[in-house]
Amino acid sequence: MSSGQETIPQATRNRAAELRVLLEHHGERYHVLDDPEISDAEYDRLFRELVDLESEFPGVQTPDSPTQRVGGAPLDSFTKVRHRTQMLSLGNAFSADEVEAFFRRAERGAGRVDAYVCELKIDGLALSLSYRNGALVRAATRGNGVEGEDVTSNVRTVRSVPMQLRTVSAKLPVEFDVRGEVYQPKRRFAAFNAQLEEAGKQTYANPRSAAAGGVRQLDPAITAKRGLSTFMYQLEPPAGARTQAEVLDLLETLGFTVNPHRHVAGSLDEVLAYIEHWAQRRHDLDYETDGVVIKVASLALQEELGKVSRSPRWAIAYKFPPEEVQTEVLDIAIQVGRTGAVTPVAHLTPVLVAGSTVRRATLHNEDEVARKDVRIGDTVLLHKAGDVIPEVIRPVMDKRPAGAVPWVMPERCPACDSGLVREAGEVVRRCLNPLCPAQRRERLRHFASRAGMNIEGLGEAVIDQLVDAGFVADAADLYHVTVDQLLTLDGFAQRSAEKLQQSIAARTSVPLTRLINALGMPHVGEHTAALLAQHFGTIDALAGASVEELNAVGGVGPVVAQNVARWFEAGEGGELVRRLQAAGVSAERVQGSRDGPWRGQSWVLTGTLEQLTRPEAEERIRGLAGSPGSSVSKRTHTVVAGGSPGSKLARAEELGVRVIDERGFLDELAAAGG
Ligand code: 3BA
Repeated sequence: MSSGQETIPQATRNRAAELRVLLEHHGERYHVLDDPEISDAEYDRLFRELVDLESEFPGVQTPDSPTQRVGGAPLDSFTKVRHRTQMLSLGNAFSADEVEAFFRRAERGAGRVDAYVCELKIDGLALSLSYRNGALVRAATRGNGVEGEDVTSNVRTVRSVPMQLRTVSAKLPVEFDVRGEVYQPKRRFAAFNAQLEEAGKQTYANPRSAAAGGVRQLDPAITAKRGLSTFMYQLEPPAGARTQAEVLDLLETLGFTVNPHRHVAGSLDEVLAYIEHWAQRRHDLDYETDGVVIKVASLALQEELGKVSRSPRWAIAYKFPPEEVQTEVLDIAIQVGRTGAVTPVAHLTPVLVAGSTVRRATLHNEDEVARKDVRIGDTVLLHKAGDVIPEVIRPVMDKRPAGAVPWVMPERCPACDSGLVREAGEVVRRCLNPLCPAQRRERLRHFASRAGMNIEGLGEAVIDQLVDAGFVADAADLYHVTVDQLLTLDGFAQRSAEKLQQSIAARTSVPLTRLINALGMPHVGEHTAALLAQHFGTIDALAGASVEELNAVGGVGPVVAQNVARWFEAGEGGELVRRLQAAGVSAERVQGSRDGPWRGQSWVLTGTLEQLTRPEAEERIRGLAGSPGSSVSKRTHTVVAGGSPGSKLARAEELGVRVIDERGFLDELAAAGG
């Protein structure tokens, strides 16, 4: 990484300075004052953002940066672990000629090679899982191939990773490693990025970095929410398997997820045909694949071929050409989200990329537009981030029309003309007018959506029609829409109108979590909605909660608490809930409600649990009305210390907080009826 001369954007300098101040402040709240204002996870996020900025722009690093402090817990909390055997890296081929050259080298070294195994190259993060006596004992990232980071507690939350193997082959040694990729499915990636964008946060560039971010979390509960999955392809030692195809079969038998697409090929032409097949079809998969890995099938021949430096001579990765196209920016419009976040969006001459036609691409925020210097009239290079999200890479300077001017963010909301405000620490500007028609429309869409009330047949187009016709202004109005009104809209006949009215009426009684999420309070997504529902049990209890009470809910920080309280107080929120209730909407009380033996108790988990995953343990605590906490303070009821507990244990001992081990925890859960 070069240093010194790089040009550092002013926005980056400002953000780094801001992060240093924030981390200093929150570090002191935690360590010195024992009164944290933000969760460990939030602290971790800020810390990592600074680490990332400093590694990209070494010039912004200062000697007093919180990242330079020894013992500044977060980064150290991933212990380094040595892999039992080195994790190699793959050589690349970018053309048929290079694949052919690989074939020639392999056959020169091994004599005749009669079979090659082709696998899809998953664009994920390489992972090594260690098992002892059939139980997962460790998970590590690849790191530099010799040493990786211990991410065991996080990987335990990934559902496709077996904790305990169903079958154990007689030929398996007591200890062995299974290697493969952990990835975030494309759909999850798209939804997750949309959520980050709405919250005014930095988005991930691709599912690979989202998976890496998900695995390298201090709080396994966060990893659990990322919906990560795995495909495994290597067994070390191979336990009697004679070919790579047998390895894949054995892994499957043992209970690992193995990619269903593979092909045993006997010739170069067959391999090239397989590559061509997936080059056409790869966009239909729900995970990103950036090539095909070709491996000499026979493990004996692999052994014979060996490696050069860190790459096996028996395998190569063919990389698909990046899909970049050129198109023109017809306009840069701004779009208003349900919480008022304003996003510049490029309207493009329609163009085919990565399997579908693209007409628009988000430009994220004003800093991004300025950084890329995208202008109306520009021809731009376009690709799909993570194979799903259309993204402008950069303008093609040679094609910039004379007279194109830098784009500036409007000062006022295009829908309601109120001033747009950018709050400290956010990259987005927001329209703060709760009556803004664009926000209303987005809130309605969110309310009716799958993640919200899930009203069948009430898609965006119908909502637009209802709003335009003046029949509906907010969610409560939906329940008063008549068949006669629907009949006046385009595309409705008696039957379809009746059907829609019925499907709206059918969604009056829903689980509380769903209702809270559907209301669309700022900063409240599905996860926070679940925490609030568990804690308060009814919408009225939630509506009546003070900022302090909200803040006391495990997993809810001060920013969320304030936003929720403010939402109910502001006429709009409280009034909407009353009108929904009057229209017959009610929430099913959440089971394991706020009354239970552990009510008011904060339980903090640290280290690795053997019998339960972290989310399971938290669920059990909530089931008894306790609240799982993320940091230890004098108010913590009990700390549960699992294997290799971290600084939280030391903290508990310092403060004299009660500590029990996993066995004790299970006993107390059972005794309390959880
Ligand atoms: N096969 C990645 N390495 C892979 C075992 C070898 C290998 C990969 C692969 C070295 C994929 C390098 C990191 C590594 C385990 C070392 C695959 C994929 N095979 N299908 C030949 O799908 N991305 N990556 N992983 N050891």
